Amino acid sequence: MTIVTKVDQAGSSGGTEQELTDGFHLVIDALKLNGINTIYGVPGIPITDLGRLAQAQGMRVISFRHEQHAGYAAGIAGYLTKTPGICLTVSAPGFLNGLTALANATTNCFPMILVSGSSEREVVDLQQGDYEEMDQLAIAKPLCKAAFRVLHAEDIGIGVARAIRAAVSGRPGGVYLDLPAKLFPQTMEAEAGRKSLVQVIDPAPAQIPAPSAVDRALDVLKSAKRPLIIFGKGAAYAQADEAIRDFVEKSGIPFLQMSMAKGLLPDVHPQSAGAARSTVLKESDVVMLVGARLNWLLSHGKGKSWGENPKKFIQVDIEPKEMDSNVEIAAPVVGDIGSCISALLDGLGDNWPTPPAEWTDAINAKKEQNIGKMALRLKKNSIPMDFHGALGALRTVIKERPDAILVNEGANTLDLARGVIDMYQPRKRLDVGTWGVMGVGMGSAIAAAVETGKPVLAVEGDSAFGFCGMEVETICRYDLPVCVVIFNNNGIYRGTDQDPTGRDPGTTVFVKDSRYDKMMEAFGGVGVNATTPDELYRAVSEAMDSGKPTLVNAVIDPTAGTESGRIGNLNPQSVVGKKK
Ligand code: ADP
Ligand code: TPW
Ligand code: MG
Repeated sequence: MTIVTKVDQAGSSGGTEQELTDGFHLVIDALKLNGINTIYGVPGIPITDLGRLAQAQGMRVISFRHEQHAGYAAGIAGYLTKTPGICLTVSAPGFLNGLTALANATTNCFPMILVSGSSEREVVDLQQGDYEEMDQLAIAKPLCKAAFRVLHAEDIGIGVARAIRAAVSGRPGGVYLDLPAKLFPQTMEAEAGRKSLVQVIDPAPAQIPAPSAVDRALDVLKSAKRPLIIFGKGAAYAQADEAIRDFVEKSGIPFLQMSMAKGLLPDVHPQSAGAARSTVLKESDVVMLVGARLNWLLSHGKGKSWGENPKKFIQVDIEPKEMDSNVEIAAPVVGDIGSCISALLDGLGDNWPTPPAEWTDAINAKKEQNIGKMALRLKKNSIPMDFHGALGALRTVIKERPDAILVNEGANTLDLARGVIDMYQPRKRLDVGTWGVMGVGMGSAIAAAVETGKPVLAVEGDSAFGFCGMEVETICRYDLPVCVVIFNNNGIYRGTDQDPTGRDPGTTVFVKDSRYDKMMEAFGGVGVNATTPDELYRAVSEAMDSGKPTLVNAVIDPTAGTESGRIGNLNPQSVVGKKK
C-alpha cells in the first residue's frame, strides 16, 4: 500500500501524523493483491491518473487507440490466463466502446472486467446533463454476468473482489465495475485501507461432478459403436491438458476440436478426426461434448450435418443450464472440466474396450482421402495467390514454430485457415469466437504477445483488419512480436461486387490494390508486399524470428473467395426482383 500523504491532524498546534491512501491507490492495490498486473485501456477523465499511477506502481498498462480493442485484449488475456483481463475506460462513449468487448467476453465465456469511470450519481440520476452522463451500470447489466458500483473508498477492496470472483467462478464471463469520478480522490487512513482489501481465496473453486453422473456418462460411452468426443474452447480454457490427453488416449475415441480448441491435442494426433469432420458428425452414435455448446457452430446438434443416425449426447460443462439447450442430453456431467475428466479417466479403468476397428478404420480412410485432396490445393502456386496457396505457406510457418500463437479472422480467410493450418499446442489459436465478430484480431494479438511473450501471427481478412487496423500503432509503440498478414482480396468475401446502377463502388469492395503494408511502415514497423507463397513464407518467417512488428500485404485473387466463406447457407436471400 502506498502512502499518499501525511497530515497533521491537529494543524499547527501539533498532534499525530496520519498516513492516508486514496481511491486511486486502493484500486491498484486491490488488483495487484489479486495477481492482476496488466491493464488494457484508453485514458481520459476520470481515469487518466489511475493509468499513470498503475504504471508508476509497476503494473503493465497497455494504452490502445480504441476501447473496443483494449476490451478484446482483456477478454483474450482472461481466456489465456484464467485471471480476469482488465479493460479500463472513461465514461459514456469510452464505456460504450468497451461494452461490445464485454458482451463478447460474456458470450464466449472469457473472464474479463470492464472498469469504467463514470459521472456523478447525483447528477446522472436526476439526468441533469453531467460531462459524459450515462447510467452505465444499468446499461451494462444485461450484457455481463454481474455489474457492481463502488461509491466509497472503503468498499473498493470488496468491489474488486466481487468482480474477480464473478468473472472466473462457474461459467466465466464479463463483469462490469463502475467507479464514479468522486471515488478516486476519496481518502482514508492507510492502515484501514490496507485492511479493507480482499485477497480472493480460491476464486474459481473446483466443481466436482456427482459420481452417479460420471457413471451414467461412462455407461452411455461404453454402449457406443461409433463414439466421438468434441472439445470446445471451454476445454482449452480449463487448462486440464494432461487429463484430457490421457482420457483420449486411454479411451481410444476419435475427437474433433472446435476452432479455438484446435491444438488442445495436436491436430495431427492419430485420433484426430478433424479431416473427416462431416463424416464423424453424421455417422457417430454417441457424442461426448467437453466445453463445447451445441449452438449454431455445431448446427444445434440436429439437422442435415448430423445425419439420420440416432445419437446420444454426453455433455461435460460447468453450467447446468447448458444441458438440453438444443437436444436431449442423455448424460449431463456438471462440473469443472479438470475434475470431470479426471473422474471419467478414473472410471475408464484398465479394461476399457477400444472403439470398433470398423469405425476408426472408416475415419482414417476418409481422413487420408481429404488430406490428399487438400495437399494438392496447398501446392498451387498461382499468381495472384488463391487462399490455399497463401495458407500453405503459413501452415509451414506454424508447423516450424508450434509454440507461436495464431490469431485469425475474416470470412474465407478464417474458414480456410482453420482447416489448413494445423495447431500443435493448447490455447494457441485465437479467433472470432462464438459471435463470429470481426475486429478482434489486433486486440487478441496484442494480448497474446503481452501475456505470453510468444511470437504472434495474425492472419486477417482485409475487411476484418479494417475494424481494428489502427492498433498497429499500439503494436509498434509497445514493440510487440506480432506479424500481421492481410489477405488482401480487395473486399468482403470477394473483390468483384459492382453497384448495379454504376454510381458507387459495390457494397462489399474496397479500394483496389491497397497497400496495407504501408500502414505498418508509417509507425516504424516492417511492411512487406507479398505476391507469391514463397515471398509470403520468407517475410513471415523472418518476422516471427526477429519479433519485429511486421505487416505483410498478401495479394489474393479477388475472385477466389465465396460469399460468407463457409457459412453462406445462413444468408437470407431476397426472393423479389432478383436476377437469375
Ligand atoms: P466452442 O465455441 O469452442 O464450441 P463454447 O464457447 O460454445 O465452445 O463452449 C464453451 C463451454 O465451456 C461453455 O458452455 C462453458 O460453460 C464451458 N466452460 C468454460 N470453462 C469451463 C470449465 N472450467 N469447466 C467446465 N466447463 C467450462
Ligand atoms: C462486427 C459481418 C462477416 S465476415 C466479414 C464481415 C464484414 C468480412 C469478410 O471479409 P474479409 O474476409 O475479412 O476481407 P474474406 O477473406 O472473406 O475476404 N461486423 C462485425 N462482425 C461481422 N461478422 C460482420 C460485420 C462480416
Ligand atoms: Mg477480404
